[in-house]
Amino acid sequence: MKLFKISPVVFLVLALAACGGYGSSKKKSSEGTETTIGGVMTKSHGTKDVSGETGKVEIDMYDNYFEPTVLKGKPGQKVTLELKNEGKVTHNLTISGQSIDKDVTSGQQADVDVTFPQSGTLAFDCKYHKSTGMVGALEASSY
Ligand SMILES: [Cu+2]
Repeated sequence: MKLFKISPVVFLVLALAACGGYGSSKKKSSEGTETTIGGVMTKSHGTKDVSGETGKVEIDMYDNYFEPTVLKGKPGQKVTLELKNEGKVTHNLTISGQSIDKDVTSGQQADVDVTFPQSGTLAFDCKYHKSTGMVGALEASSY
């Protein structure tokens, strides 16, 4: 009968330990690091290598950041970004050099075709929340 009393406690401890493990393994390595994109200081919400991607590449929009924040691709690579607004307000993706200025209202999604730069990084931003750090970048891989 003693064993019966102990086992629920043991179960609870194991469950808590499992929760902690799940949370930390899900976190991306570059997440939370401060970075400056296009002269705007922001907190990174991840970097994703899409150089092997042939389909659509998803970027989630939150209040107020892009996830992932930085996409890495081949120089000159063309990709279709699937913008998903998971936030409560309207967000936007602007790349001035590529005539891209796309609004996405809350809960909606939109596709935009973008081209990676030949070298270095190309900044993009949400024109409504750029001042609060809602920026991201397309980064050309150097190999
Ligand atoms: Cu925004």
